Amino acid sequence: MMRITGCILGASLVVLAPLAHADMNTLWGEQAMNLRADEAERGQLFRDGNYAMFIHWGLYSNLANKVDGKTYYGIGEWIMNENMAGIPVDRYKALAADFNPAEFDAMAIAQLAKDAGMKYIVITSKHHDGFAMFHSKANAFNIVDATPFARDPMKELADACRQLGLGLGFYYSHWQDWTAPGGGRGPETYADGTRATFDDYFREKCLPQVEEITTGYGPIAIVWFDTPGGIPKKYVEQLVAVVRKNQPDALVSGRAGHGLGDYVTNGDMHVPHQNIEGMWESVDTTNDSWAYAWYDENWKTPKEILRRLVACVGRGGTYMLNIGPRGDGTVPDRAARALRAAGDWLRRDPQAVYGAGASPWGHALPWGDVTAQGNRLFLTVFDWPASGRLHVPGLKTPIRGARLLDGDAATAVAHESLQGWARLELPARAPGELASVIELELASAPEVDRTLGIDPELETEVLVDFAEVTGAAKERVSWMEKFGEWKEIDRVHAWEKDGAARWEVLVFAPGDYEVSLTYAGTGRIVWGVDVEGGEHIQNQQNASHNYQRFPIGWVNFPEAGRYAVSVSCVDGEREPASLKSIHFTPVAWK
Ligand code: H79
Repeated sequence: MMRITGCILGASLVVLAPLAHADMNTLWGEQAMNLRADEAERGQLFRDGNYAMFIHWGLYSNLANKVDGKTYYGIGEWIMNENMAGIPVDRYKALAADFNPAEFDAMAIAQLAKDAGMKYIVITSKHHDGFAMFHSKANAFNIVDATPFARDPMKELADACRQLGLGLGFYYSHWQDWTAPGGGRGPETYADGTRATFDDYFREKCLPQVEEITTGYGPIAIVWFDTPGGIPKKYVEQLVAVVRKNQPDALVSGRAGHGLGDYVTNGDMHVPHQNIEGMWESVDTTNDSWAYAWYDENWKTPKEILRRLVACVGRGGTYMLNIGPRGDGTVPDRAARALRAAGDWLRRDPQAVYGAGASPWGHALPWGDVTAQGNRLFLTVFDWPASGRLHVPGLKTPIRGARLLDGDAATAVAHESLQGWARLELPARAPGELASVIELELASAPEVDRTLGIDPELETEVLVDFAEVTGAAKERVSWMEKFGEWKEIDRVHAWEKDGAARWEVLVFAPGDYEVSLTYAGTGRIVWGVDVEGGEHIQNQQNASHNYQRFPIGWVNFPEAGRYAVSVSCVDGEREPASLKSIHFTPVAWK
């Protein structure tokens, strides 16, 4: 944590030095691994509803990342922070007088979630800024008592969700409170100058407000605590006890801290690459910021939304995707349209997502991803092969039937087993523009060889996440592209002379493949690529401080089958040379 703070204060850096994953756990908190078996019915929410809407909406939304005419780039709910606009507490609190989200329409937002195919909504009832978006009797800095709006939008949303059959959860920042005396990163004294402790904040504001949100809004599905920071365990125990008492069916997010939550939340904005056991979610946002930022038009397309959703379900988890309504309560049209388009797709082929579980491959495949329900596999194809032939590596269980789904219509698909791969004969054109689903009915429970397959037609990216590494260091790192916008990858760096990252791969089509590497580093680097028992190629390329892809050369796989491929850092600046992945693209000749 110190390292990262230092980076931010050091300069107006856009890209920050990567943080080791262990340091990130300090930020997100130590998490619970599993829901206790005797309380497993609470887990039903995740099994049935693996797609949810997250909403960041608060006083900060009214600023939209512009203060005194100056725009700040980063996550909007952090606008108060000294690394953003640095707004003093009194000035921030006074902003409530201008907050009048008269256009807020709870039913329209709930209907958007419903149209998007989402099953529940989690909304910020209080973020780190301390402003309560509900009517709090415990603290007057809230939307009913401190603004001209004077309505309780959480009440309105609770009613709308109930009407539409959606679950509702409340985000509540329990440790941080930047405006309440004694809150985490908040003022250290009361207005009269007397010292405030965390215990004061907890008793006067946090605990009573959690009592309020768990009693005033009917049955709720989740209390989503965030960033436990330095909160002592005894406080989290009290909060969890309040949730259990008032809402016995509600889940508590893992970021409550001290392993007291019910499930794990991955690092912000991260979709994992490998299957994860147990109950977990990924939280993500439709653009770059969580809260509304006037400039942020970097929307995820409907296809990207579906890719990330299916990847989360395929890895065994749940996907919660955020929108940031404006200060007037309206939702940016592009976010709404992208969510609805993804929802229309889900209504056409819902089997691939709802009630579906993890891919037996444990990772994505070059053309898309797989989800499973019993003996049925759902192949969601995002990159349709132009040849009309889809190659599925390492499927050992015989296929009983294959169907291309298209809403109510389903067409039988011819299939054969070749060299341990399944090959499906598809129409040349995909029925869905965003993605198409093929259902495979297997003769028994799916059994697959998880070895990474190199597609004979599409590009295959093989990540170091799956590599065996010797004589170099593999670690998970996180960094921010801009303030609060996290990226997380596995990388291999600190290469010794004989260090290598090694993968086993399955090759279907013999021949030449273009090989490129995605890496970061400094200066010039000489990379070597070896096919065990076969070719060695090496080449020098430049490096960039962020991860970029550079071509290395061609390699040949003389016949179909299993190969070991390794990458080494032959020469140049080996310490910072940081490898993310190797790509194989078959060379087409006709
Ligand atoms: O609500 C969204 C974020 O505001 C919240 N989680 C999601 C769902 C979140 N709060 N904190 N963090 C995520 C971790 C961020 C830590 C940092 Fe910092 C903020 C790193 C840099 C800026 C704090 C301030 C640590 C260093 C400087």
